[in-house]
Amino acid sequence: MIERCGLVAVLGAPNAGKSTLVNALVGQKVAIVSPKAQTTRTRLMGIAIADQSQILLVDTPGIFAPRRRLDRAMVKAAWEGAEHADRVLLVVDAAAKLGARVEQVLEGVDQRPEPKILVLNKVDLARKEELLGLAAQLSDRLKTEAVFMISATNGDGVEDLRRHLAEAMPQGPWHYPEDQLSDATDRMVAAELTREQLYLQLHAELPYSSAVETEKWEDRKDGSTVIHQQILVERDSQKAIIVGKGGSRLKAIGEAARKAIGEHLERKVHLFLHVKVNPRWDEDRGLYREIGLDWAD
Ligand SMILES: Nc1nc2c(ncn2[C@@H]2O[C@H](COP(=O)(O)OP(=O)(O)OP(=O)(O)O)[C@@H](O)[C@H]2O)c(=O)[nH]1
Ligand SMILES: [Mg+2]
Repeated sequence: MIERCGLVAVLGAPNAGKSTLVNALVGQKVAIVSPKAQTTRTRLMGIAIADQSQILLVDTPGIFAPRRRLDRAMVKAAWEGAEHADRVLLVVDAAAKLGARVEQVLEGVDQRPEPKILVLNKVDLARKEELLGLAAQLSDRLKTEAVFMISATNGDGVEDLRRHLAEAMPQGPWHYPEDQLSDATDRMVAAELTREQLYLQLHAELPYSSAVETEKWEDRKDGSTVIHQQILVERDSQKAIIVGKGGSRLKAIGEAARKAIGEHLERKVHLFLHVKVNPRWDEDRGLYREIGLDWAD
């Protein structure tokens, strides 16, 4: 059998289900997911294997009109994720109305030289009679190699897409060991899993105004790992909400994150969270480096 290996960029508007799809194709959770838009902040590679192909899936932040420096860096990271890709997967939420955001992504993707595959996701929520119309409308706008209708959460259509990608990958040796599922370090995954809890447990603008940084990491001889993470927020009032009455909210966030990190590392984890106020954390170059984002001017 001939080995194949290639790069697939997963692009789309925020909340389209890109990270959920990457996890489904990999067959394990490698990227964090939440019902809130703009969950993913940096590129992450999920590695899927099908037949003799290694499919390197680049999950990207959702594309939107950026305002803050962090937003600009996120959108830049998304477009850069498509460079040198063998295929671009454009993921569209089939259950939502086509709006300015999808339009913006369509225009950008249309200008790219890479072959494109249109993925209509969330078909479990969409009205069947509208799907074909939506597919036709989008195919009119964008020259695509193929169109897939899938549900990343219940798996419908995911296997067909995986096969298609496997066959589309160019011949060549695998780039990663076959048991490697992503290119993220444990430190990054741990910070992301805590950030996922901020997205799941906090409301309004709070998740967007926060970031998670690793302060200390110690693998102990007894097989456990001690992790100290700092949650950065912009204002004192936000810190008060995250900490909660008598520290209850922070405790719940820490417990859920510790459990998720322990499952990922397959080790006992002692997690310590500290909340720090820094009105300008999104102007801190060191933090961008830590979370894997290039500085955007
Ligand atoms: N019902 C349904 N929900 C889905 C499907 N795919 C994703 N979702 C949900 O949609 C929400 C957003 O999913 P994500 O995977 O975080 O979306 P994303 O495109 O990565 O979002 P950003 O990282 O913010 O750009 C989550 O609540 C998912 O559970 C699907 O096929 N069906
Ligand atoms: Mg995402």
